[in-house]
Amino acid sequence: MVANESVRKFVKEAAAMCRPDDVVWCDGSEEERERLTRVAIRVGDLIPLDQQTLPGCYLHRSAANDVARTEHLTFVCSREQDDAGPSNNWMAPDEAYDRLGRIFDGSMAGRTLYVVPFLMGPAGSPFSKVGIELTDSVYVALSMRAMTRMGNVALEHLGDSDDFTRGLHSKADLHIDRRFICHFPEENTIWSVGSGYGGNALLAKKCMALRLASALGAREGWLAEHMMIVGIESPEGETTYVCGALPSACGKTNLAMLVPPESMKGWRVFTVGDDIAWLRVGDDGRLWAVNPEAGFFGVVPGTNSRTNPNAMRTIQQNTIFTNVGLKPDGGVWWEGHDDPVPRSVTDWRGRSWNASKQGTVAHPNSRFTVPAGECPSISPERENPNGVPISAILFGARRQKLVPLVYQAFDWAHGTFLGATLASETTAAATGAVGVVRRDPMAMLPFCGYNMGDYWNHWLSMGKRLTRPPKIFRVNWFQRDDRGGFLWPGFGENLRVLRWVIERSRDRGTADESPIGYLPKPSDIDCNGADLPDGAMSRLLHVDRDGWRTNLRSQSEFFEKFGDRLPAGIREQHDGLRQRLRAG
Ligand code: OXD
Ligand code: MN
Repeated sequence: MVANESVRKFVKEAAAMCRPDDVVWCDGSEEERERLTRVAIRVGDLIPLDQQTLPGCYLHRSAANDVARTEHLTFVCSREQDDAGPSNNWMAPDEAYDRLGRIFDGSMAGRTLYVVPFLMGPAGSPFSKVGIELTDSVYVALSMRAMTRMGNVALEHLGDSDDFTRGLHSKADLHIDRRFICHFPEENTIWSVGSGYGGNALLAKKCMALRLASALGAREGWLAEHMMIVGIESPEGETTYVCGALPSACGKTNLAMLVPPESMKGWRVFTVGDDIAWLRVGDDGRLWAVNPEAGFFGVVPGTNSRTNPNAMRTIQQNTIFTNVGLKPDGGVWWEGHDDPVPRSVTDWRGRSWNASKQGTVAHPNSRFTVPAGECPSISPERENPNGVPISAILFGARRQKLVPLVYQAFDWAHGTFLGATLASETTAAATGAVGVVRRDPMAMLPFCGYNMGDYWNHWLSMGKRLTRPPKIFRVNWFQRDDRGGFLWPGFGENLRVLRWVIERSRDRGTADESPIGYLPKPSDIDCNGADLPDGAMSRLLHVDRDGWRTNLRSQSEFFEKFGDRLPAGIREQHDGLRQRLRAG
């Protein structure tokens, strides 16, 4: 029995409301993993895969209506609506507790409540935070084990403090009408009901490490960001840490696990994190980052040995696959796999796909969940309690036109503006139309737990405290030609762009000044050995001034939504861009 009084009280009160048959406290041990896996197989939450070729790997099939984050059912429940801001759904805290309380009431009858203590960030780090998730899903408990430092390690970090995130989760009846994901930033609390999907149900991830942590960071003077973190070692042995924000399903995991192209001998890339970064100003005036997570929850379709060889090796063992295809030999398959479509395969819903050939074999948002330690490129610095010093920040998004392959912000405030004006074509990671351009500032639109105007202000104020700020860049791997083909090969080749980024972040390397920022000349990006048609680099780096003038209007329309919470510093940047485009 756990000694911490506040934890016990939290569990007791939740159990009184949800009325489970049983309460199981998770300690994070190996014995427990085996026991919970047996339970998950028995209740049908996990299907064992072929244990010879995929040891420790299982398939999970979710309910067909529960395959992605449901942003329209996600709420920030701050006391004042203005504190949630125009980009979040808001519900008054009392109303949220009342509405969700009715669904939680008795929802765990006949089920087990798992108490999942978890630590976000390395053990012993001043960066790290503790949460307790109470869940009636054994799949969630096992996934949290892969994604966080789970069990006793978290309780030890907590000691007798009551400073922990209180997360309550029940699948309830998985009905969309009774699905809500509610965040209470002032009470460090999350209530999530009616979904078993990772982004809604693994409360450590989007709910705590981004939505609650972003609000907490604003109060405590740090940033919680939707960013991957990598260390890039040059042939001379110099390592540069870069973090990068890209919207969901835009290749953050591929970038985090990048394998250098053949022709870039001597370069190495180390993965620190693939999705979330917590950033603080160090005593040395630099920006320091930790990855609060301990695992990867990556998008499966399109993953293969060309796009992400490290991920392919990572998911050969100890992986939970969700909503991929199952082969008769206990192997898995998805669209974009190295192997051709198998002669016989069961689709993500458990139907024979070869008979129906309806829809895709794997769901477009099917996922792998795997501990970070399985990744061959994992950085030894991942466990450093101080984090890693960041030299460059990338903001990337999916844009077929307009946005060049790479350009650099003039300074931190301009970089904040580049983040604030990020827009991307939507993907399958959230329910809704795919391929529509939407504004997604800092790739945080679905994850910023407070008013985005205040968030931009916080970004600007962080810049004032950084005496050695990282340089900020906008990247776009996704430009298309007139026939719809990609102009840039992407994946491992992105290191060519990162090489220029590293040079610039070390005050070396050349660039031209343009109205939108510093642009490399085509010859500044080393394309030796890349399969790029003549003139492609000039097109990739072209600034379409008319397009940018039109874009100014859409930026203003978006900013107007924030009224007087829009910082003057952002308005000034927008005016500056307008003037530079007029002059140009
Ligand atoms: C994710 C997401 O799962 O951004 O990381 O949706
Ligand atoms: Mn993400």
